[in-house]
Amino acid sequence: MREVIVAEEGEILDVELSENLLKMNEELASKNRELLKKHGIKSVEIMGSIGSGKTSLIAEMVKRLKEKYRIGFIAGDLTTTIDSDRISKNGVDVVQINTGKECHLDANLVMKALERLDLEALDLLFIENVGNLICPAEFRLGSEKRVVVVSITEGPFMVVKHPFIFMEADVAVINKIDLAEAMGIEVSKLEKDALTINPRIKVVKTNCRTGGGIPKVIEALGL
Ligand SMILES: Nc1nc2c(ncn2[C@@H]2O[C@H](COP(=O)(O)OP(=O)(O)OP(=O)(O)O)[C@@H](O)[C@H]2O)c(=O)[nH]1
Ligand SMILES: [Mg+2]
Repeated sequence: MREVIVAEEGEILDVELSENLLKMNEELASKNRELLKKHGIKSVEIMGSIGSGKTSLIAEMVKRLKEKYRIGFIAGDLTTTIDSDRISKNGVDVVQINTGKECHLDANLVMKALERLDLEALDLLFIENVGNLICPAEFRLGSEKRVVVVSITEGPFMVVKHPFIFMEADVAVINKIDLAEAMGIEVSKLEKDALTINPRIKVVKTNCRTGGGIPKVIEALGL
């Protein structure tokens, strides 16, 4: 026997709370968007699963873009400063947000982080969300562009199992392609899955350890 229960609207206990929260979040995200626009700052949010390569991707982009732009970085993480320490070594202005138990950033937290940055001194802002392919999708932060990173080591179904985050993103990065053979994964299948979910998404395959594919990510983001 095999049954499937699909949760209907109103059946999930926290649905009303979540609707109000999302509405409030949208309003704050609009304010963040306006503030960044007012200062002429390009902004990119990096979402993706835990360990997929979000910080490595940002580090590689910073390496290539730091002569062109004055770069800021907001790092979301539950408890550590590992990622912000890594990126701050490159002369990037960094604010760490530790969310504690929360599995995603929200627009209010990002607004607080923006207050700590000298926006007059920035041209480009990267925001790394907490590692998660579910919650970050619906909590927009106010960035201009959104990237979702999945890696080969997460298996063949990472894209099809998380359609909403791919619907929300402008660019999908399929990372750790150097491990495709060892994992027995068909990279083109992941690419096809992303394009089926969102025909407008730009898909780029990368190896963030060697920098392979990074110029294409930069191009896809119009940077
Ligand atoms: N083989 C291989 N390893 C990679 C690649 N990109 C990143 N890694 C490794 O994967 C591990 C996790 O990379 P991070 O960049 O920290 O990933 P993350 O998504 O920021 O991780 P969290 O912030 O902890 O969720 C590190 O050991 C990286 O060196 C890649 O393209 N190939
Ligand atoms: Mg990271």
